[in-house]
Amino acid sequence: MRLRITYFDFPFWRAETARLALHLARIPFEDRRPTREEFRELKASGELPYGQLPILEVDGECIAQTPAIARFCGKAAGLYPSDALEAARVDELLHSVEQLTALIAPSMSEKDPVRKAEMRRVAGEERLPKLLHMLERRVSSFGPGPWVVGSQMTVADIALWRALDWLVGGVLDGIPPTLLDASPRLLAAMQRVNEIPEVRAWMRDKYGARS
Ligand SMILES: N[C@@H](CCC(=O)N[C@@H](CS)C(=O)NCC(=O)O)C(=O)O
Repeated sequence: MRLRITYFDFPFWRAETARLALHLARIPFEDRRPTREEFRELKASGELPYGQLPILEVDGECIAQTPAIARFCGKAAGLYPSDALEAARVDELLHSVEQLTALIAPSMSEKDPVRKAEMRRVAGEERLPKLLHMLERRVSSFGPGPWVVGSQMTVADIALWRALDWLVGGVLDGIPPTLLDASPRLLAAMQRVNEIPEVRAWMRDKYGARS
């Protein structure tokens, strides 16, 4: 099976979940990371089913939409449960990460600095704390951990880890780095992924992250 993942050169959850799942399982794939200019060309070529990234190509067949890509790579890598209930919980969390992303995404393209700051304030002070509170309760109800679903790591752990790290990692102006302080279960889940030596090596080699 020939696999190629196309996404920008940063560790956002949309592609990193799939990239890392394949990497951890030692499944070879082409890791295509277009520049903005190359992305515009790709978009103009009609190669992207929804005009966006990431895409995954499997023997030349294109798969789009982040959760579908994460599921496909998770299944290939043994990081997606075979139990139907656990699988549904993984799906639920992937969609929750999508919901979390959607609370920030509109402010990323806002050009007016005053409007942008207000959007971030509403997200940081009202919407995100509410969603994170629900996520914390939900994940706690799934079990004691450390993995978010079941007794093994899944793509939901990788997706949450990348999305939450993005959220509180200091790259989003106006979003308080203390946002996760009331979410010990989510913090523990992030830490568990961070502790995996192959994950640390990947972050160091690809992005120069300190390990
Ligand atoms: N629904 C899509 C959303 C993908 C998306 O928002 N991709 C962004 C990058 S994170 C993108 O391609 N933005 C460029 C554009 O829309 O022109 C998915 O689940 O993958």
